[in-house]
Order: sequence, then structure tokens, then C-alpha cells
Amino acid sequence: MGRTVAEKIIRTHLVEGEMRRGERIALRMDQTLTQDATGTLAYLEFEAMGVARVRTERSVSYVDHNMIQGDYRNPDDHRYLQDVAARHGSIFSPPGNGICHQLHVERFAEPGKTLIGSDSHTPTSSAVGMLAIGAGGLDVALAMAGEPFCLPMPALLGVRLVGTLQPFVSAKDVILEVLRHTDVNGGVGKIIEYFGPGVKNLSVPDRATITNMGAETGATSSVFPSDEVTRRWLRSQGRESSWVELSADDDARYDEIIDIDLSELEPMVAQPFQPGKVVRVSALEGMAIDQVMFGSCTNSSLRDLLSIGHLLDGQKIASSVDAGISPGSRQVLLEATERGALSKMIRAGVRLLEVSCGACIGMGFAPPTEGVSLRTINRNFLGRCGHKTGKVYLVSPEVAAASAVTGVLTDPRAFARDRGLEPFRFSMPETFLIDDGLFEAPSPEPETIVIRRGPNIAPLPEMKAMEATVRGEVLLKVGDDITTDHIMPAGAKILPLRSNIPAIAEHVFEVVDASFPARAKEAGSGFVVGGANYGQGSSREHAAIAPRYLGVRAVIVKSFARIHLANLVNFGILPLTFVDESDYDGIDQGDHLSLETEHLLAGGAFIIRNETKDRPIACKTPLGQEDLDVVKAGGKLNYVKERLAVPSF
Ligand code: MIC
Ligand code: SF4
Repeated sequence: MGRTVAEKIIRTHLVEGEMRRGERIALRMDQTLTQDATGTLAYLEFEAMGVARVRTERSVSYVDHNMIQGDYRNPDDHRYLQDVAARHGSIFSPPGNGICHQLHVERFAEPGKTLIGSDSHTPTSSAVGMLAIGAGGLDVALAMAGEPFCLPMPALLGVRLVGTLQPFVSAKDVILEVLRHTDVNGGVGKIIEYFGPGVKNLSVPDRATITNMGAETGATSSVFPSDEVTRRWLRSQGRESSWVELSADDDARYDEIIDIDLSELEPMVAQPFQPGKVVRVSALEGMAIDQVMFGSCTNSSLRDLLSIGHLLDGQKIASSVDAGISPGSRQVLLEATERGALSKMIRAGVRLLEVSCGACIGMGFAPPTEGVSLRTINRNFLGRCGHKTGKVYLVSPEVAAASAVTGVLTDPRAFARDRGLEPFRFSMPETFLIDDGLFEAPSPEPETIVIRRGPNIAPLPEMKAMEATVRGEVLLKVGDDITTDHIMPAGAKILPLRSNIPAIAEHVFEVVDASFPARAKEAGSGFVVGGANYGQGSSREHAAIAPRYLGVRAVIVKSFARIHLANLVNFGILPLTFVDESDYDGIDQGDHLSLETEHLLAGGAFIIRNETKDRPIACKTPLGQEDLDVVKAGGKLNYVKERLAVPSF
């Protein structure tokens, strides 16, 4: 039987297991990436494993998230990451070099290879036909230590593309259309693979926008074939030698297929507070806006900046709108400057923000109270832009640019028609302005590197093994689609605490119930109850470690998002689902529950007692035996430490 691109890459990296849907497989990881907001913990965990040098083909440590250096904390973290990379064998990308995903696609992504990254948008690199997967920091640290990455063999969701995008409709509209089909959980347990005659009409930056935001469907990864378009991209990045051709066989089998005719797509918009709340721009046209943010790892390629420059040429940003841009990388910024796109934006009145994630993660540039913010980013979760009343709408660079000028949500096709604008066409440069000067290679004399740790870098808290009886109160009951931005918010105030678990734990569930940390600490041990798709969004393992630190022992929900489920296991929180979902209604916040650990079985149902209501609740765990053993041991670090230890220098 024929194979898809993803299956071909999985087959060549399979270390354990059979490629049968849902069966546990272990994959060799060729490359890793980390970013500073998750990287400090990932490297602390790597250090705790006692492995002297990374055992991958390539590991890159990027600094792109925590860029507001309001005090010593973020710069201390950056310096720690610089030292630890030099000592342990990773390439270091300092602040100012660019956003990890944009840079990885430019400089390191390779067709046919595997990549695991401590950021949920790591699949961006799958735009060149690699299998790139987002994961928690501990799983990335293990991959750096040479361990394979384990996951259930995903199902394959094929997206057949035909046609060509019409002027002023772009790749963001494609992925928003996919999200209209899948919503925010339709990709869970699946790899999305793009095929069909329309694929060749999308450039690598277009593909990267699509694979990037595939994360919002819950998918494990989103993959494009490696074709002549890929080869052209690699050539213009001076890396043609890493090109291999990779496409699905004609008789490859997908578990389900979505058909999209690119020629028929229209500009789309995702409404607050979920990337799956997608409608056509025409449905909301004329809505007044307060802010426009261009950038993020979804839409800050050279192609996007040139398109924005094209629309803003000779225009003025509306006086009611505050507009800013964060270019995706130094290469993009230099190219956009050389080609005049930047000056078109600046003349129009756009603020130049830093080359970083920036406002995407609430690092400055928040909207006003109740403000409507149009952003080219990938997530619009409650509170993510800096506060709860801001309303973020996710759009393409073209919709953002046209609306910034008119001050209301605008269809860029009508905007261009009214102004007699020619369609924008992106021609790939023969060679980009390649300058790897800021990347730092690992030290040739690692034993001489002294790792500097600032006072904010606290040791990882110890996790105890699970008790025979787990007893406690339901500390919080929440609904469906709870994101890691609800559980462990980000933003300029909280992000500097990423390397200090006791300090960051004070903010757990802040946007839902600010009394949570105090109540959890007082109770000493407890449960969280939730609905479907619990933990969607980011890869931040802080959303597991910090609740665990506060005493959360188990989470009982209708279903889990993939990365958060793995993070719960890694830090010893027992993930449970209801056998009968209607039992969700029979538990209230404040109820006291108990469970006997000896009754826990992989795959089997067992009973938890609701002591307050004196009734049983049938639950099961989505885990296999090994993961269950990890939870019982108090987390993966305890579980694997012994097995991995090798003398460090
Ligand atoms: C995000 O976009 O939510 C982040 C910030 O990049 C996270 C990682 C983090 O929380 O540090 C992600 O996507 O995994
Ligand atoms: Fe950075 Fe935003 Fe991309 Fe996350 S989604 S990596 S915060 S740009």
C-alpha cells in the first residue's frame, strides 16, 4: 500500500512500535528547538539528566519571547541559555535574531528529517516536508539526550488543494478555512497532510503559515510535500544540498479528506476567543477597530511584509488605529528594508516593534479597554493580549493592512479595487540576504564554560511519587476548550517568572479565578474538573508543573489536548476522563473526591468516590502502562534519571 509523506518520514525514524493508528510509536528526533520562555526549564531538565553533550544532529536554542527586559530576570535567563548552549552543544540564537519558527524554516529545516520543539508552533518547519512536532520542554530535553519521542501513531487527515489563491486572499485564509472545518479540536491525534495540484501554487512562506496554525486544530503536525517549490526555497537560502524530493504515493490512504479550492477562498477572520470561530470577513465588514498588529511566527515572512507594504504604499493609518509590526527575523527585516517595504509602512504610520514574538504573547502593545485588535497571529485566547477585555480577531496581513487604513474591518479586495491597486505578486529572491553572524556555535572547549545563573532561576521542585490514596477537594470546575493561557497565563508580568516555579505558581488560573493558588495551597491536595479539549494551545509545561506544585493531583475532564496531556504525565498529575460524560454535571467545585491508586489500570475503567455527594464516578485514563507508571513515580524526570545518567565532564 502507498504511503503519505508523514508515513514515509515516520517509517525512516521508527525506533519502536508499528505504524498502526493509535498504537504507541517511538521516533528518533534529528533536530530540536527551544525558545527562551520554555527553554530555561528544558535546559534545567537536560542538566538534571547529567548528559554532557546534546545527541541530536542539531539543537538550536532561540531567544525570541521574553524580550522586555524590565529588570534582571529575562536577561539573566538569556545569559543562562547562552552559556548552557555553548557548554552542552546547541547553537544559540540571541535576542534580535528572530522568531524561532521563522528562523528555523529559513536556516535549519530539512525535508525528510524530524524536529521536536518546546513550542506548539514547531510544525511550522514541516512546510519544507519535514516532520516537526511541538512538545513540552522535558520531552525536548529527552530528545536532546538522545531519547526517542513517543506518541500514539496519528491518523492522517488529508487536505486536497486545487486552484490558485486570488489576489489579496492569502495562506492565512487557507488555514482559517481548515479551522472552519476542524474547529480547535478536530486535529487532535492526527497529522494534517496537504496534497493535490494546488500545492505547487503555494510558496514555502505560504506553506509555513498553514503548517504553523495547524497547531490550532490540535493536530500533532501539518505536513507539505518537498517539491520543486521547496528546492527553490532552499536554494535561495543557500541550502539546496539539503533538498530531497518527498511526496505521497498515488495510492496513499488518508483517514479523512477535506477538499479546498484555493480559487474560491475569500478573506476570513477568527473571532474572540477561539481560533476556530471563523467567519468570512464580509460577515463582520465595517466593525470598528482600535489596533492592528502585524507579525508573529504565523505571518511575518518577507512575502507578508512585502504584501503589507504594497497595500500601505502611499496610504495613512487611520487616526483611530494604533498599528505596529514585529518582523519575523533579521533576514526579513533587512530584506524588507532593502526593498522599501519598511519605509512604506513607516510612512503610513506603522510603529516598528522588535524582531520578536512581541505582542503575540502579550509582551507589550496591549489594546485599550474593550479594544478590538486585528492581529495576523495564530491565537486569540482570553487575556492573551495583556488583559481580559481586549478582543483579538485573527486575520491575514492583507485584511490587517486594508483595515488599518480604513479603521474598520475591510475586505482587501474591495480596498484594492477602490484604489486601483495592482495585485501583489511575490517573487522569491534568487538568494536571500543570508547573514548567520548572530548565531553562536557551541564552544569547542565546553569544559571551560561556566554557566551563569541569575537569582531568579530556581531549582526544579521535587515531585513525590503518588500516594496509595489520593484525596482532596475539587479546587476548580471549568468548561470546554480551556487553554494553557487560562491555566498558566503569559504576558509581560508573568513571563519573567518562567524559570521560577514557586513564583509563577502564584498566577495559576489567574484569568479564571485569582483565588486558585491560595485555595490550592491551603487544601494541600486536590482535583481540577473540566470539559472537552482541556489544555489546548501552547506547549508550556508550566501549565502542569505549577498546578502540581500547588497540590493538584489529578485532572478529570471530557477530553484532553495532546501536548498538555503529555505534560501532565511528565509532571505526575493523573489525567482522567469520564466514562460517562454526564457525570461531569454531578461534580461541583468544593466536592471532596478520593481514589485508590491500586485500582488504576491502563485502558480500564475504575471508580473515584465523590465523598461529598456519596456517589461513585466511573473514570478511565487515556494513558498506556508506561505513562501510568511515570505518573505514579511522580513524573518523568524521576522515572528516567537513573536510566540516562552518564558521567558529565
Ligand atoms: C504561544 O504561542 O502560546 C507560546 C508562548 O509560543 C507557547 C510557548 C510558551 O508558552 O512559552 C507555545 O506555543 O507553545
Ligand atoms: Fe511566538 Fe506568538 Fe509564535 Fe508563540 S505563537 S512562537 S508567542 S510568535
